[in-house]
Amino acid sequence: MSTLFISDLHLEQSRPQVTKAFLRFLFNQAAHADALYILGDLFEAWIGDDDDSEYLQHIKEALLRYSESGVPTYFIHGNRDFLVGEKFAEETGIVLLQESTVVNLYDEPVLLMHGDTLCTRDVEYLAFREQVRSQQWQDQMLQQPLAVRRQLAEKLRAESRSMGSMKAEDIMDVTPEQVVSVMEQDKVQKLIHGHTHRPNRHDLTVNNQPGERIVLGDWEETGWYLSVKPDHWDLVSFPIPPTK
Ligand code: OKV
Ligand code: MN
Repeated sequence: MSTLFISDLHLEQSRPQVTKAFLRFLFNQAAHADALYILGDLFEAWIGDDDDSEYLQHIKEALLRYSESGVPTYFIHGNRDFLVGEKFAEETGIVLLQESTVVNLYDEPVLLMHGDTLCTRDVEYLAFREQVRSQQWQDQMLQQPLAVRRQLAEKLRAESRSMGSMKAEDIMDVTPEQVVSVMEQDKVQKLIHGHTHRPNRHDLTVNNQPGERIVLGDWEETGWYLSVKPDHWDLVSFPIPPTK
């Protein structure tokens, strides 16, 4: 009896070791979970559900086999894969959730999100996000040929790399006051998110009570998942072996 949470795998063809680790995770550790929640940035870049690459086909088939094995599987968009759509959901059996979702976990309300919206000091990013999350921008983007989208994705990734290296560390982390604010708004004592690549468990006071924020880790040389059982929360890490 356990519910599992992952995020920030940044899957792409050029990362076969992480891809392999994910597929092994699905059919081993996660095989008999009560549910699996993927909290964004499963993919390094998603250019539209019509991307028919062999690599993505393979992952979608695995996800469908997994969800059809009977584990309810949920997805919240990240900043890299915000273009994941209903076609992907149908092809994989995954249920897409709202960007901020409260779930009932063994009788406790828990707030789930990717985590980028908690980084409110990165005003530039939030403006960018608002633009690319708009229906108008997305419709226009999805009308472009795949090759054009692929190029734009490359350009945006390069931009984000050069901008990221310029920004102070604290700008790229969550704003503590924003964390308390969203947890009070949604009346929860627990929040699970990813995005910052700073896996950790943080105690805090919220709603005048003890609360906790769990940050999931990105998958690189190490993989991460949160396992939630009725009375036991465990942030687990495991090594990802290099592919020779
Ligand atoms: C974060 C910022 C990029 C600022 C776009 C398909 C699409 C991926 C993407 C990849 C890169 C965003 C989404 C990022 C912040 C930038 C640029 C400027 C101001 C597509 C797949 F839609 F074009 F097809 N990208 N990312 N910027 O790294 O999160 O903050 S990003
Ligand atoms: Mn992210």
